[in-house]
Amino acid sequence: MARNLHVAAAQLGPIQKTDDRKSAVNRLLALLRQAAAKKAELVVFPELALTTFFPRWFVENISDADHWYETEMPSPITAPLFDEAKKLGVGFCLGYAELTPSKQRFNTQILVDQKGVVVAKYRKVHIPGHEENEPDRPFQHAERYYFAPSDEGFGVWKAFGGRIGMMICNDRRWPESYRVMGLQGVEMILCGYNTPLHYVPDPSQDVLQGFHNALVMQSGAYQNGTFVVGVAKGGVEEGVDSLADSSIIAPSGEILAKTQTNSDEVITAVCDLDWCANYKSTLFDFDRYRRPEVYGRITGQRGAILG
Ligand code: CDV
Repeated sequence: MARNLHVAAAQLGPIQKTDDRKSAVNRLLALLRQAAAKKAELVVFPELALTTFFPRWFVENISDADHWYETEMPSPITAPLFDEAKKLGVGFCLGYAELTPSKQRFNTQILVDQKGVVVAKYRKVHIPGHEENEPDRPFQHAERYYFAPSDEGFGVWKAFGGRIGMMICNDRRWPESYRVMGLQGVEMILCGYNTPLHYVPDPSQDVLQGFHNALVMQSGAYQNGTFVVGVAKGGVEEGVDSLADSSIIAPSGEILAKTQTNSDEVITAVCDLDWCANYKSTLFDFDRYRRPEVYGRITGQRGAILG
């Protein structure tokens, strides 16, 4: 019998600087209800889904940015999302900026079950961009100023009848992210993202953003025998155009569903988690074919060492 998990990618259009948390939560609620109406059991929202992508501005004193972060989850403002999820009997995955009691700052994603309980938390490992103000840029991408890279790594949790992993945005470009989860038998990876279309220095490469987004997630899915759900906050946010192209990808690497707009939009797919075993037990039978004894450089060094 199939081990089906009906998953939804709930893409957001832009959230502007003046949009408050309440309006963001109302949009998430609308998406949650649309996904539930389509019979989804798990709804995946993007990275930093409660605010605009604030690392595009620099502030001299980081505490002046505290208002972009959540200090509790749920909070009075986000509680309606948890309550509605429980009422509808759907789980969700939500990205937000986290400020801990010891004033650590993380780019975080949580997994909430169908009873509205947080069952897993992931903090972004690969933090792109820059640490300092770079005023010559058309917009900042100061993620490395606003977020600490997590040392907790990539967990996999037994939830929703399968093994669920999480990663955030830039993590999806690194094969190590998928493989660490693959080595824990992951069956579905949930990934929110904010990807500015004009990030790379050479504007002629902008057109490749969609290709690269699909390339990394389809490869990661196939090479690890897992579903991948990639969910964007797309569209023009504060003058910065960002990639949409949210998608649900099968362990074969095929795209099962993809958004058509760069606005709020829900897509769904019924994912038979048993499909993962077709790849995990044949071509990518790790136990049989992997050669960790010759992969030492992967964890032994960071940059390339030229001989
Ligand atoms: N939010 C991100 O991590 N964005 C990066 C951009 C800056 C390259 C990404 O990998 O899409």
